[in-house]
This record gives sequence, C-alpha cells and structure tokens, in this order.
Amino acid sequence: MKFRQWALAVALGACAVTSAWAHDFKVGQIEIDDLWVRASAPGQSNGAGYLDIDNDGKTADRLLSVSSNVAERVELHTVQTENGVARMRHVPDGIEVPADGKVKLAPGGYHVMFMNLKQPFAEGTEVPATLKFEKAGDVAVKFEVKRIGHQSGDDHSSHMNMKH
Ligand SMILES: [Cu+2]
Repeated sequence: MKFRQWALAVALGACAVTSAWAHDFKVGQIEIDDLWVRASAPGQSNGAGYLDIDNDGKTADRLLSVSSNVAERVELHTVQTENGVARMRHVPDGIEVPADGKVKLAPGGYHVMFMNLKQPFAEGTEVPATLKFEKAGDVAVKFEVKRIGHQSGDDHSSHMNMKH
C-alpha cells in the first residue's frame, strides 16, 4: 500500500469512529445531534451545553426547557452584546425550531445553562438530560463532555466570565 492510500484509509477510519461516537437522538419529527459541553474548569459552578436541532416536519416546534439531575437548575440562555459587553439572557419562552429548518445552539448564542453543578463535568464522560419540545414531547439525550479548551466555530468570548 502506498503512503497516500494508507493515509486515506486512516482518515476514513477516523471518520467512521467519529460518527459512531456522535450520538443522534430523535423524537417525532425532531432530530438532535452534536450535543456537547466543555469540561469544568476548577471552581466553575455552571456549564453551557450546545447542540443542533433539526426539524423535518411541516410545522414549527419549540424547545421549551431542559432538565437534568446533574445541576440544581437548567435554563435556556442566549447571549446579547450591550455596549460591547456580552451578557447571557434567560429565554423563558424557549427556542423556536422552524418548520423544515434547524437551530444550532453554539458558543456565542443559544445554549443550555447547567447552573450550580452537583459535580464538575469530567472530560470523556456524558451528561444526561431531557429536552422538552412543545409538540414532539420529551426526549432523553446525552451531552458529550469535551476538553476544557474545546471550541466550536469562532468563539472569542469566555463563557465563564459572562454575567448572568
Ligand atoms: Cu448561560
């Protein structure tokens, strides 16, 4: 086998492993994937969770709330910049998922806020939670705990330093 073929085989193998590790969850017309949180830094009491939500249906749905027994409280948040300062805001009405569309919860925007963690998020473990959709109902999911420095896209702000 030439080096190039070998390298390709390794790359393909790595892809297969990655997609096997990434869990997909489905409830009704809603599909959820790429769920992750960052491992907790020492002394950090809150953690943010991110995920992709796909709606294959012809009607809009809404992520109403998230619950988990890993934290005392779980809220849906967004980030708004006021006077150059990024602040997190609670979104009490939840997050709309348009018909035949998708919503990405990602650093710098919508996220699931795990508040007052009962235990730090440890890299390589999974965080169980239940997502509640207005139409599709409840679905049990797991967030993958990534290393502390993990970035998704261009996240220049440190979540931990934001004010609630
Ligand atoms: Cu938050």
